Amino acid sequence: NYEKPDSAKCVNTNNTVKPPRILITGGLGQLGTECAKLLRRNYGNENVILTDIIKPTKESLENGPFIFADILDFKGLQKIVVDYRIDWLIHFSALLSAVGEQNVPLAVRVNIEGMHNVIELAKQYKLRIFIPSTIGAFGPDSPRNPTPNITVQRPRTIYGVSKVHAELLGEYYHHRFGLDFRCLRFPGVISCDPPGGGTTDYAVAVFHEGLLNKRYECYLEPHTRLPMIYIEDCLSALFQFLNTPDELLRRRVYNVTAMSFTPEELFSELFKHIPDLKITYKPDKRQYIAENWPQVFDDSEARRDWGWRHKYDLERLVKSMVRDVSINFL
Ligand code: AKB
Repeated sequence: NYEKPDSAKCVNTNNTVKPPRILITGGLGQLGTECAKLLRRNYGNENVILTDIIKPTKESLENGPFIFADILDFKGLQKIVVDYRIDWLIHFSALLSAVGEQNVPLAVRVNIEGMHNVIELAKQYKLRIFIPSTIGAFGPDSPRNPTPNITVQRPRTIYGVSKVHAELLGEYYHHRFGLDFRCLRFPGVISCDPPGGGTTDYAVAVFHEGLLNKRYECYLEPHTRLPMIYIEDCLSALFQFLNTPDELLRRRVYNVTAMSFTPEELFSELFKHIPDLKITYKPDKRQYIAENWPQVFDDSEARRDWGWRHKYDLERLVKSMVRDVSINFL
C-alpha cells in the first residue's frame, strides 16, 4: 500500500523545483504569524496561505493571503487545497492544555475531529503535513528527567491525549498510506506574542506584566522545572525539519527543546533587567498539569538525525524578550 507522495517534492512538469505552496491552520495563534513570516521570506508571500476563524489584525493581512477556514469543515478545507494548489499543510489549530481542561467537548472537536479532517485531506491530496505535538503528550508514568523520544506516555489532559492520538494516527498513515507526516514535540514556546491557554504561559506573561507593572503573580510553584524554547529556535527547528530529506528521518515524531528552567530561575535572570520586579506565588490547577510533564526533554535523536541545534539559552532568551516586549508592547 505504500505510495510515495509526489507533491512533497514540489517538482514542476519541466522538472524544475518550485517553492511549495503552504496552508497554515490556526494561523493567528502564537506560532502561526511568525511561522508565516519565516516561510514567506523563504518561499514567497503568495505561497503561504494563513487561515483561521478569528478576525485578522491589520498586520496579519499585510504580507500575503489570509482566508477564513474552519478545520471542522472538511469541504471548505478541500476547496482551499484545490483552489490554491497546496503542497504542504501546517496544522496549528488546537486548544492548549489549561484551556482544554475547561471545555473538554470543544477540545475533542477541535483537537481530534479537526485533526482527523486535516490528516485525511493530506492523504487524499498527497500533502506533506506537519502537526506539532508537545511535552504535554507525557504523563505521570513517563520518566521526567530526562524524557526520551520513545517511552511511556499516558497523559492526563485532553490536550495531551489528543496529541498522542495525532502522533499515532500520523505514524499509522505514514506506514499504511505513505503520508509524509512530520511532527515535533515542542516544549513551552516563549515569544512576545501571547500564547493562549497553556500551562507554560507564565514564562511569557511575566515579561509583559513585569515590564509594564513591575509585579507578577505566578500560578506555578517556584521549583517547577519545565522544558522551554525561544520562538526563533522553535521556528528554525520547524523549518529545518520540514526541509529534511525523507531518507534522513528515522522516525516521524521527534522531541525538540533548548533549555529547562523553573519560575525561580527565570525570575532571577529577569531581575538583572528589572531590579524592582515583585514576584508572588499563587499556584492553581496548572500546577498539577506541570507536575506531570517532563522536566528535562531528551532531544538527542533530532540532534543526531537531522542536525537540530538551538541558539538561545536562558540568558539570551531573557535579553531578547525584554527587548522585544519593550519595543512592541510598552
Ligand atoms: C501548553 O502549556 O499547553 C503548551 C505546551 C507546552 O504544549 N505551551
